[in-house]
Amino acid sequence: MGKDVAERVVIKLGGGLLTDKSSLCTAKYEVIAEIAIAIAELVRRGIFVIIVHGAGSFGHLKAKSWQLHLGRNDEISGGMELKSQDEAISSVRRDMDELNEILVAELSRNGVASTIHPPREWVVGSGVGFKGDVSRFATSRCGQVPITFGDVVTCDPPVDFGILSGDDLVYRIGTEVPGVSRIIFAMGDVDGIMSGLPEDDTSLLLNSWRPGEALIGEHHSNIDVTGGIFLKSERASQAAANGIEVMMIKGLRERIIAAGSGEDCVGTKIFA
Ligand code: IP8
Repeated sequence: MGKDVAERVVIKLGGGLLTDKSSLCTAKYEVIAEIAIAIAELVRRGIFVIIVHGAGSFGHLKAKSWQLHLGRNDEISGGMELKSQDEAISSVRRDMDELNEILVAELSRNGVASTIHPPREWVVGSGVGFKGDVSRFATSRCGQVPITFGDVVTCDPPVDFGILSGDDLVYRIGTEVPGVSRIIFAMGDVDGIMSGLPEDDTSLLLNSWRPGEALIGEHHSNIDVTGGIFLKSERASQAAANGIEVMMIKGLRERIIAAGSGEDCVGTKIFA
């Protein structure tokens, strides 16, 4: 893409980056402040940024307790001071709005205006084949950053509702919005895809990854209702198959700026 042509970049801010995943509705304010500075710098460089964020502890814990990812089941009683799945849906949506507002406020403090597109308003169905028109993300003003996030969405009966992951949104936006040249998955705590478990000192960062190569990761299925690193990697390589440059990085300010600008950056480049 020529230097004078605006570049569109989709940045996925992982729930584990923005929140403390083990503690209900706990945002990492200092991290979000750093991310907002990075996004502001990308906008200043003339890059059209689209943000998709995950849920972390603002989504997965209640959704898991009330089995919202499995759809309507009147037998479920998930506690957490809620009486029904319908109450849990409203509660998770409110929590997601709260996390979104923290990010939006921080962006605004850094001079970045955003438009918010909660999937509950424009999506039907969960998974990568959801029904919904992503053309709303094809903004024509660089300073206006569209934001969406993982959410509880309506599904066709008898399921009625489900959880749409931000990783599925990233794939659809990345491949269907014209002009997206890069997708960046910014994660907490890891530099990218590692050769072993992140907490293992002998694990090394893999500079590249393609499907079929070993993928060692933990899926905290006791916490997460979506697919964790496995879903992320699958969607990432599917996007790469569409000719999009895809990187997984640790969500530090300088790395988001570098990767978002297409410069060399510590992380894992994903191939198809
Ligand atoms: O964290 C999950 O989105 P993700 C959304 O992007 C909810 O997979 C509400 C749990």
